Amino acid sequence: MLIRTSPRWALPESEATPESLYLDRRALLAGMGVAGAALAAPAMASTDVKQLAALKSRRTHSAGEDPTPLLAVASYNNFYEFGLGKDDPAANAHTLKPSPWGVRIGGLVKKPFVLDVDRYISQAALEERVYRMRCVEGWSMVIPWLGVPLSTLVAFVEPLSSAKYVRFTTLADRKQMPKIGFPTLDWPYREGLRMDEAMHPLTLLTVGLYGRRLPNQNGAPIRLVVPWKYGFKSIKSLVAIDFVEQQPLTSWNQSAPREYGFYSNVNPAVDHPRWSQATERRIGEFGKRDTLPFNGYAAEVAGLYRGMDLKRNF
Ligand SMILES: Nc1nc2c(c(=O)[nH]1)N[C@H]1C(S)=C(S)[C@@H](COP(=O)(O)O)O[C@H]1N2
Ligand SMILES: [Mo]
Repeated sequence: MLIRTSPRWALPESEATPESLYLDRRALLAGMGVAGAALAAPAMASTDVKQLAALKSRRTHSAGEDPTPLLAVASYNNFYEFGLGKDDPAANAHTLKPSPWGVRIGGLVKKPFVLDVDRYISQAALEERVYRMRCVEGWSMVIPWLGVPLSTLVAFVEPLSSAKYVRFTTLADRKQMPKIGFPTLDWPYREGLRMDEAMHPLTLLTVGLYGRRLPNQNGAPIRLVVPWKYGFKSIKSLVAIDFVEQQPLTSWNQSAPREYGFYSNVNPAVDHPRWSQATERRIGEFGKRDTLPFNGYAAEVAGLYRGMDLKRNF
């Protein structure tokens, strides 16, 4: 019989009160059984830079294209919790405190636990993956992410056979997120994937970019990256990952169901009701490029949707 030993970044669910994760950072710390001093932010920052820099050699995916400059990646963002303008997140996200941070992973699983992100970053086998990213608004970037396939985490929690979907939830804290008080979306920001999409090897649980920890405006300290779907599926600053039976409500689908479907696969043949999706502007380039089916990842992911009508399931 195979005996599993827990990695040190895993803490049993019973050691943390789920509510405390959303409501009280001191309770979160206590719940994780971690002394506050051990997680002092400046100390973490310097070790992180070294650890993450060492990972640059472990590049496992290349987009075959030059990455978009870091300056653009970290200053042209969508993160509505910090404002609606593309430059708002870079200007406002300094109020987000990405450390310490816990992600509650539970729902229909055998082994729920709370992920201590700082420990995870220092111990997980991070990979650098250069992925093309395509926003539903028609712009795109090429970003060298650092992360671990979500599937490794899924395997660790042992989902029950009744788990058919995964629901992701962003932090919703008015103190750290100045625009949470505005009803632009139904907060907290939520997203979802079908189980096979979550298990796909391209789906990355991401903690860094360009060899460093995620800038706050890019979804620090931990976010999802799903490169064959429109950018809004790549949910930022995660506090919960839940395995569920029914297709979960997602924030954009809920706010404008005619415009944003559950699947949101990049598809040049299916227009957004108010604009074409056939072309895109790569940030830093003039002119337009053709948008590719599944954002150029069709060879890897088209099989997930065989037999589905992608005009109906947009
Ligand atoms: N919590 C949260 N996640 C989010 C968003 C958001 O507003 N809130 N915007 C999404 C959209 S529309 C895009 S295009 C990408 C942008 O990611 P980037 O700023 O790292 O390029 O984040 C996605 N994740
Ligand atoms: Mo987007």
